[in-house]
Amino acid sequence: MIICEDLFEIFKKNDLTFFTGVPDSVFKDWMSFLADKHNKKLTNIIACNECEATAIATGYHLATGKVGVVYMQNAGLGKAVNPLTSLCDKEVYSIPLILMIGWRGEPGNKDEPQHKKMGRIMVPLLKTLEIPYAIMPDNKEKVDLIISKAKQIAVEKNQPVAIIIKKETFTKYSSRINYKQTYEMTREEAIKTILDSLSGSEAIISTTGKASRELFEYRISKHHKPHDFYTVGSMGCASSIAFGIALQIPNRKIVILDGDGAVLMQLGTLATIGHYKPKNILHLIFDNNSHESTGGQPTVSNTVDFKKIALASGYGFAKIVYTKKQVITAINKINYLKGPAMLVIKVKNGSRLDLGRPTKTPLENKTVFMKFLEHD
Ligand SMILES: Cc1ncc(C[n+]2csc(CCOP(=O)(O)OP(=O)(O)O)c2C)c(N)n1
Repeated sequence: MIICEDLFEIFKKNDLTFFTGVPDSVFKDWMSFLADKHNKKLTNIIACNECEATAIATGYHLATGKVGVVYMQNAGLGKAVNPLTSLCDKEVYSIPLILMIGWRGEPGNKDEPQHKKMGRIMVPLLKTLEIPYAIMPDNKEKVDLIISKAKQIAVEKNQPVAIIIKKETFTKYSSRINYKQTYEMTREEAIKTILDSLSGSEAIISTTGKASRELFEYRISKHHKPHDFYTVGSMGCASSIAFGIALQIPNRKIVILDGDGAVLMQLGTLATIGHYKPKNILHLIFDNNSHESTGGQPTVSNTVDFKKIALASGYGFAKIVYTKKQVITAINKINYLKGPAMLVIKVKNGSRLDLGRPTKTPLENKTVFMKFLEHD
């Protein structure tokens, strides 16, 4: 396994000290290391999505002539395909970059359904993109060689080069930064409070990561049919799925359980929902200022006012709430006639260690959800 400090020394030796990207649980220790060292030994820009990160590293190269490192889960490679082909590619601006890609869904390793396809096609996709790649070895000497080589190819050929990171490549690194907030509720407590406050007929669309897992577990514990739509992949898309449904079934209340990281990833969705103003949408954002599901790395939500953005985009109502009591009161008072409504629920960063995963397949989930939508 690789020690994060050792890896950084190798990067530094190769003059690679600019990092940007979106976290992945595969390299959560490396992410904690980057966050701790930001501004001291290196720059680490937490981007909202992988397309953006690729463009930020391009800007870094244009300004300095140096090579930036873009980290992402392979789910994010899809988002980066556009700038990789139309910005960084040799046939366009020919930008040298190092991509660090976390390999979820590696064939032969058990993983969740949403990772299977990308896990299988990632290497062929890199080949199709004509991006040279190597797998990060698990010992220091070999890592040294791979990174020097990747940098050399990136510079000589003026193009992106990928380094694939398998699970359990890094040794544990505990962050020295304390990300714990003092809010009253955890996300899970907020989800339970919301479910207990709704009428039961609302269609719920939940976001990628632990929010969906907590919602599913609560349904099972209450002996409810898990009839929500659990957006297991496609981070940031829960609200767009909800919007698509809301337009077609205007007499049905549609509730979105979202995360701050997910909303930031697809912030334009707020503009779309605000513009078209479906009155039946209640958009709930659990703002823990982190990507809690991938290890608690910070998002930039602490400097973002979702309430103001929603109102300025055309939502009819938006409020920030901090306590269980405020959540219950706000949900009971939502006036759907005003247009799409948003509650930003400030929650603590953290989750249960024994949290399970949906036991139904996505296809089973879809069938149950569509049946549920048919009934008023
Ligand atoms: C395109 C893409 N990039 C990265 C990921 C990895 N990922 C899964 S959940 C998650 C964090 C979500 O953060 P947030 O929406 O704030 O919810 P929280 O986990 O804090 O509840 C990330 C980064 C992903 N699934 N898809």
